[in-house]
Amino acid sequence: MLFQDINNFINENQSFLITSHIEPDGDAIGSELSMAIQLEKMSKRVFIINPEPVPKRYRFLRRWKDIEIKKPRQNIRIDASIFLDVGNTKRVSWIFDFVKKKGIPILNIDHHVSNSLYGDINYVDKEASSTSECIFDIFKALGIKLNGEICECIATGIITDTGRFSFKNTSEKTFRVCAELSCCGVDFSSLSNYIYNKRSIESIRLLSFVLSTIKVIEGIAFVQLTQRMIKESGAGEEESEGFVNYVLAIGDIKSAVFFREKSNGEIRVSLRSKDETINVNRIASIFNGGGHSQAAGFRSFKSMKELELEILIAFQNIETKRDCSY
Ligand SMILES: [Mn+2]
Repeated sequence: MLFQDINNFINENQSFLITSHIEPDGDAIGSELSMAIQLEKMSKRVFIINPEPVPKRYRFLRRWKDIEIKKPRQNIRIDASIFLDVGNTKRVSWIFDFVKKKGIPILNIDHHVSNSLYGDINYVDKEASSTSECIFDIFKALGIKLNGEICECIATGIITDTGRFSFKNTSEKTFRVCAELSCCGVDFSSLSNYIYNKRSIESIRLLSFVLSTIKVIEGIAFVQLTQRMIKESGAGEEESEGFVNYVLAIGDIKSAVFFREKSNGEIRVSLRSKDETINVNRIASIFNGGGHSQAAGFRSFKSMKELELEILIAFQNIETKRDCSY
């Protein structure tokens, strides 16, 4: 039984490495902190190590400073690792190799449809709104009583991964979980305020630059962010999280594509679908990426122009395939 395996995994180990994906979002940070706080309550030693720093918008969570981005010292003992919200081990950068080389077992807790089941124990619930919701379910099944701080971290993950309860992954169960979190004292209004209404003026300026690039081709909206825009706006690179969702406000589009140029020239591509019949996880997987059916992404060193063309073709292909199947 899976919950029993997780229970043993936690009980039999004393020190844990917790990690999550590059470009950490609210679900990554929320699930990590909730797990870490609980393990510490159980007198475990915990190291939270991420490939990239915590975005400013999540630094209202009291424990964010516990998240480190450097390799642990050689002499530190780590018995086990927990990968949270990581569909694919490429998304944790050097950390997967580090863990494998040391022979540290992995507990994989996730909700991505594209999860490659790389763990020694895999808890992958594709129906869950978020990894944070998975954590809630696990704690509940193990009879763990949650404190207010843990509830707040879980709520942060659920709010952000459901787009404030508006995406398809928002289920009846998600609301039931949130009702319980609310009973535990989580103030959803002030939490949303911290997450969404504390942007810097620089990040809004950056948003205006990004939105000015918009073009719509065959029902797909394309927007882009360049290194130059980051410099001119004065915003931090991680402050563009969620920009793609603004584009989805256009009524006449079915999908949105957001290109982000990194300082090494790599392009990170975020794909969003408003149309249930268009599965962007399938598009992302063509380019060796992954995610969810309505939100996915991949990385590439090709130019934005080349990628735009290839993505258009990919969309056409999955649409014709769909037509044929009827
Ligand atoms: Mn997630």
